[in-house]
Amino acid sequence: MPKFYITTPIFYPNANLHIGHAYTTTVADILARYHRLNGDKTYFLTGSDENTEKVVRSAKSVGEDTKKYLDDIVSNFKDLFAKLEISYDQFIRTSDEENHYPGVIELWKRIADSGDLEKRSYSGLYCVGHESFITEKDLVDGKCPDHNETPQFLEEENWFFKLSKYTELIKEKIKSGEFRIMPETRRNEILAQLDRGLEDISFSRPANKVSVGIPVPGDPSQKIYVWCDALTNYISALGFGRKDGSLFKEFWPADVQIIGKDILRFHAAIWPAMLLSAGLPLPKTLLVHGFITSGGKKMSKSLGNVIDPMELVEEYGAEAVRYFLARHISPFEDGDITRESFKEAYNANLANGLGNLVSRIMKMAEQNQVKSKKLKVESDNGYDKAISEYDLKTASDLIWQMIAGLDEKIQKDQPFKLIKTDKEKGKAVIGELVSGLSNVAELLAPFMPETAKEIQKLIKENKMPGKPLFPRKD
Ligand code: ME8
Repeated sequence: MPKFYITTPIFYPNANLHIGHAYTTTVADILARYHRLNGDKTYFLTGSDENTEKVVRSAKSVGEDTKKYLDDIVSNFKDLFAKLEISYDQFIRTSDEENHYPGVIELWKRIADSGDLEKRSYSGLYCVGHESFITEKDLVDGKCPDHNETPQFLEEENWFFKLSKYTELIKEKIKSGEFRIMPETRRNEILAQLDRGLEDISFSRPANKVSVGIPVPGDPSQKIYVWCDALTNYISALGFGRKDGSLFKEFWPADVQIIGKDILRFHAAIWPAMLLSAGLPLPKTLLVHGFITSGGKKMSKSLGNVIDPMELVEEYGAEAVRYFLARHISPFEDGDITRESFKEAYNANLANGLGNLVSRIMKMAEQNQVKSKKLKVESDNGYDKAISEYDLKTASDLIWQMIAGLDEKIQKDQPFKLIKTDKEKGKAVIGELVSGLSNVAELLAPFMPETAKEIQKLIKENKMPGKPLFPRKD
């Protein structure tokens, strides 16, 4: 049985998740569900990135104990994922000493054994927002432009990872397709960075300067640095470094790791270099999606344009949110969402589109007692190919083309009239429509699992829906 291992980034629990985080996780969920339905042995990992100063600062700012603060936010993450029907197999928390720490320690040791860690003294500018050192030329008016904060000047001893050493090897693996980076634009972006060369990076910080983090094996005066710790979650979660490494044996390397474009360098340069140093296989594909803006602007509290996925789920239901993210945001480019564009898409394609079609067809089927004959879904309509290329937009467009085709058929054949003049012919047309609807439900299943189930149930019971599947919103 083929296996399929898919991961999302682990999110910082220093605020609740917004629609961008929900996007990454929903795309991963659709792919995981598709592979499960195909009979692949699937494992879907998500989680939270907790060993960071950011979280400690956020907890302090609201006067809370860090652990309680983390538990509360992580429970909000999980509530959102449950509401959005995210079918993850594991939610890894990097503060989990039993499940996460051993993997980090083992990976560190392997990298050290390869001679790729070296203690150096270092001075530079550190941005807590980025959780990394930044350079003078990144600053605008002395501040980090992404976080609008003045970086701290640090002078300290760090363990350095010899990242530069792996530049050529990573380039080769990307060019040969052994480590595939999608889409092409992101592949080119990282190749250009590799052409400019990679610098060695800090992998630890003095233990007395940070409040959280895993102690460096053999050097308790240092703690393992945020990114080295965080990236390792993708294998620690599978039991790497623990006694029972059976999941690791079964599922690593990942088939696809999904991230946003902001963390490309960490995943396309640092992470593969760590794996190469430790003698571990690289993930097969890194899928790098764009950023979601709202009304053409970066979402920010001060602009008041942050889209809260929980609010959308409460107003429109999870299925509608999943629909919008899959079909109205491309996984390969930046996308946009506003409350208005969401409502418009909902009314046009769910209330008037799919929902209306289900009511019309099933009303005719119930009234005329027409059972569906199962027609085979045309296997080459491009749906599977689109999903195998992670193009969920094209795959869902194809479903909506089928929906439009069924609408046209009703228009053209007018079965509601035909049934009065030629009962047999009328029934045959309705039967074909029901079969078409059943095909739609089948392809919808990874995208909108509950709707697909509901349609299949209506077809089985030969009933029209008691109430519209997607009531119109004004
Ligand atoms: O970077 N549009 O966590 P994070 C689309 N903990 N996606 C978005 C987005 C937007 N506007 N904003 C965020 C971290 N994302 C680290 C990761 S992994 C080992 C460690 C999504 O909470 C996107 O997937 O800042 C992005 O890469 C991720 O959230 C960043 O989440």
